[in-house]
Amino acid sequence: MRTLMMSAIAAVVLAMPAMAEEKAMDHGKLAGQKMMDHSKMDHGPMAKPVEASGVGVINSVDREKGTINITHEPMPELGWPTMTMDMPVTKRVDLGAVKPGDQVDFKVKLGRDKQYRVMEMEAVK
Ligand SMILES: [Cu+2]
Repeated sequence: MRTLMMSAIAAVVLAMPAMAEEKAMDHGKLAGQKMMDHSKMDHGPMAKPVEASGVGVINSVDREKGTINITHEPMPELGWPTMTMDMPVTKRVDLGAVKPGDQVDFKVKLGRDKQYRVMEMEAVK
């Protein structure tokens, strides 16, 4: 009798972490889908645009070179997945206003050299 109860309790305890994990995963999927839908709503599946906007987290700032390293969320307009990349910024962007760890909204623009540069960037409050 005692052994039976112990194993019943063990089964419940073992099942609980699995359930919690499943819930967390579902939540993440839902949030991701919502973002994708939002992007599709704003922009049609056209050729790569000259300008695009995104959100990301700053990893590092190089004020001398005028570049940032950013991990950005997918940018469907450009066909870019989530990635970590170095990106040059234009002179309009004040690199003194952001620091590593900041979450930012940013806008990129395609230059004549076919490279995207950050033309606007603002820390999300
Ligand atoms: Cu990128």
